[in-house]
Amino acid sequence: MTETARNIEAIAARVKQASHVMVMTGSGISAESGIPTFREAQTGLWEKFRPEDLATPEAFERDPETVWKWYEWRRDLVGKAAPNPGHGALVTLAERVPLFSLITQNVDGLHQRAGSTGVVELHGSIIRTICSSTRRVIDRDWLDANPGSPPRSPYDPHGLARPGVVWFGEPLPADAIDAAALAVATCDLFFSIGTSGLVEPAASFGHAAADRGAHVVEINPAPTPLSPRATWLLREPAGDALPRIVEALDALG
Ligand code: BV8
Repeated sequence: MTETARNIEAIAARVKQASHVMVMTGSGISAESGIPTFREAQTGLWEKFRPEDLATPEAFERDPETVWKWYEWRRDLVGKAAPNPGHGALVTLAERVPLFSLITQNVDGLHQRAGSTGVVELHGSIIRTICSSTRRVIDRDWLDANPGSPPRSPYDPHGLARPGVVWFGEPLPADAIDAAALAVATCDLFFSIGTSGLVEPAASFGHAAADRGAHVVEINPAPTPLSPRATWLLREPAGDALPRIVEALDALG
């Protein structure tokens, strides 16, 4: 039996005993849906930009058109993408444990489209558009009727439409932070899936769970700063590893 197969069996046995499983995902879980990960080289028009340099209020202030067009390009990619078996396996896993918390850094909405409920979106949603000054949600038919790059806001003559995401230097939604903190404080099994573990405060959640004695599972083809804290490391794509964990769990009866 390979080391990966042994790890998958051990993880499934631990899931079976778990009382609260917390899963934190990053853009890697959407890679197999065809969405480039956040730090992967941007393609085409965008390859000369670093995502971190575009995903900021300063960038939007300085050049709203470029930032708006980048998000329109990403929103188009997301619209054409479909959830992959990794997203689907998490929907099944949630049904197999007493308490399941899914916290995502992703803004693509693929967990919800796969059927996950109660998803905590730490960094907001690219599907949502808000007013840059009032932060109120702008619905799609206003945007369709008032095209622009970006469109102006219906709520404030000085406001612009902007993506409903959390930019670098912006605070995370308080309800998302509270939900994540509660899950970190009470989970006995923590999965870190498809994240490079570089962006705070999300990057600290796995360490805090491990500090409390929770077992940590990292599913990522590459090492991350959390790797030394992991009880089990699966250097596999999430779309392969997660369905195999669910299969092993079902085999345990
Ligand atoms: C905050 C939305 C405080 C936008 C994102 C100075 C000033 C203020 C704050 C800071 C500062 N210096 C540092 C900070 C903190 C800062 C931060 O962490 N910076 C980093 C760069 C050092 N954080 C913030 O600013 C946060 N806010 O701290 O507020 C505050 C409080 C009060 C008042 C004011 C401020 C806000 C952070 C949120 C930023 N927004 N997204 C958008 O998407 O456009 S973050 C962005 O990174 C995405 O959400 C992404 O999900 C996230 C994390 O990246 P990853 O998901 O990990 O993606 P990455 O590409 O890095 O890695 C992918 C991984 O997948 C890889 O490891 C790869 O190996 C793996 N993989 C690939 N394929 C697969 C796979 N794994 C499994 N299966 C596969 N098939």
